Amino acid sequence: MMKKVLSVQDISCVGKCSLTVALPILSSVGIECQILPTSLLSNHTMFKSFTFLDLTDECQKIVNKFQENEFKFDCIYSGYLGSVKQIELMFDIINKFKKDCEYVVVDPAMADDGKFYPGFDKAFGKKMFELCLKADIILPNITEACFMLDVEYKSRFNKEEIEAILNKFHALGCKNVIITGVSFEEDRLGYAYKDESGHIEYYFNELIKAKYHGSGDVFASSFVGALMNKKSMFESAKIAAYYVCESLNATLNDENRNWYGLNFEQTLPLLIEKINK
Ligand code: PXL
Repeated sequence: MMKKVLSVQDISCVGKCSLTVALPILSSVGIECQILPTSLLSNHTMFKSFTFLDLTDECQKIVNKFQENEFKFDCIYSGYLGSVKQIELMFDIINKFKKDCEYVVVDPAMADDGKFYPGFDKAFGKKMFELCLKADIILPNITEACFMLDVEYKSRFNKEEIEAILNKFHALGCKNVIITGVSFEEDRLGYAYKDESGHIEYYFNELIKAKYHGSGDVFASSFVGALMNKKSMFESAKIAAYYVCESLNATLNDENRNWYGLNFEQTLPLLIEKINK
């Protein structure tokens, strides 16, 4: 039977992030992506203006109906959540559906480069950390990790500092943690990994000097796709990092590229090939 993922995040009509990334990526790797659109935006929040329709009340009704219909999910995966109320909705989803599900994956998408995205603050970060405590796997970038743990953000951390951050997550009760955007050398970028057993590993690729919005969503979605195809957590993160790099390269090679998102569609065949290996 095909694996089913419930993806809980917004629909941004334009901008290539959240559900418009999760759906094509999960479908491409043979995973059924069921959705809970928590809000509807004209475009993501890095454009100069945007509309934001909060769908939390409708989502609560939808979740109740999911339960009434006895739906089961192999994985619950949340990304960008637009308000504290939406994080609370995730608590309810976990309470209702976790017992039949292999993994709860939380990407605490709320900040990057030392700054919160528009509309988010410390209080939101605290609530997001509470959600991370209920997850099996969390995928913060280094900024989100710092904000949730009250560690001062810097553009570069050494290995001891990263291990201290991983250990702090672990000590506070986060099971499996993958921190993205970690770099110990000028020209290498990757992730730091710590699993439930306490095992720490790193993986680095050549640094591509470009930042595109939605890269974190491409990473998280392909990670979930690999994981649902029975890859290990570490291997899934490696596949996701590879796919983000290839998508970045495809974007940079496109002279008519858009600034707002990755050309991840062009590199889906590479992801499929890697996952099917
Ligand atoms: O990629 C994360 C993301 C998702 N959804 C919305 C966003 C962002 C990042 O800014 O604005 C609406």
